Amino acid sequence: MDVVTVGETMVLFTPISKGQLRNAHTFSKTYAGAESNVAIGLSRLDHQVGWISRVGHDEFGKSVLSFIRGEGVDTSQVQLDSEAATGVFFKEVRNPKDVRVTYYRNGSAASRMSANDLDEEYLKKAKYLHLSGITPALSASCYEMVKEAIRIAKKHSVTIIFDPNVRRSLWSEEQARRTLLEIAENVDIILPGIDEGAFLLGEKEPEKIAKRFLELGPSLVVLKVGAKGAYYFTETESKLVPGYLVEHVVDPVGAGDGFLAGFTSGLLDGLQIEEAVQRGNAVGAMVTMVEGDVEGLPDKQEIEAFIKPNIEDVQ
Ligand code: KDG
Repeated sequence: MDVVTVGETMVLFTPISKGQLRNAHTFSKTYAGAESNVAIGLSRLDHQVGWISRVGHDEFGKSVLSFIRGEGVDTSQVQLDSEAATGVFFKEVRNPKDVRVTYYRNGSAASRMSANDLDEEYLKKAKYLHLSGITPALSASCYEMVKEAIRIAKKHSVTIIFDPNVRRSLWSEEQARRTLLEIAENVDIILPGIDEGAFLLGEKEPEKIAKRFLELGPSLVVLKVGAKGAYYFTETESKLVPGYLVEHVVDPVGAGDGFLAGFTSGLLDGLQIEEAVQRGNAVGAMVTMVEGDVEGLPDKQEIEAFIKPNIEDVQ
């Protein structure tokens, strides 16, 4: 297994019409969750990925499961929970710069995950453990599970890659900051957006944010700066890797997950950090060109075709 990830996936309803959700009559039904978005992104780039989760023992849960399984992700660790429902959320695209989400996930099946859902034998075979800051926000037992996943990963030298994914509607600012920093102390690679870095550390400058994170624990900080691309920082190196110009952003949600999938895929393929960040930028950009959180995730041929002409353009 290349990467194991753990987190909630929900059924996503998106109005066919743009504008306020209250005026919507017809919806498309798809599936989304930061961690499974990453898993699907990696699977499309030919990596072996496992997704640990819980879904309700209901029609939505079964459809989430077959969708993710159909994308080539290993779902053998996913539990069907008869006591709670699969989470649902709505995406309101007022315009591409104003996209809002409304969750119906309180007490969902995934929020009932706990440390008991983890199988050490399964986790220890992965090269990377991917965690997002959404999971500890779901419940106390989910946070315990995240801590246990970190413990197991450290014990078996599995590299931990963490996207803070701050979702303010899920918890208080104070709780989010405290918990996400606690996790950050224990991971190897952290990939915050610049606004998340500012929220967590109270710093605005990329260099200061990175320095603080490097002091906390991670040995590699990748700081995403939207369309401008992403910086990476280690103790000895730092660079801004420029992003790709997307003329028509259709839907920005999921770009960060695409970035993480592209970046991790680069590391798995043995690329230098700079090239891995470049692949992350490219996947993130491609995700924004298509409606939906995972629909724009490319396969290997598509990503290579996208990166190549863009490199020639700037030479
Ligand atoms: O990164 C995109 C995710 O935020 C989206 O797919 C849904 O996992 C999700 C969440 O909790 O918002």
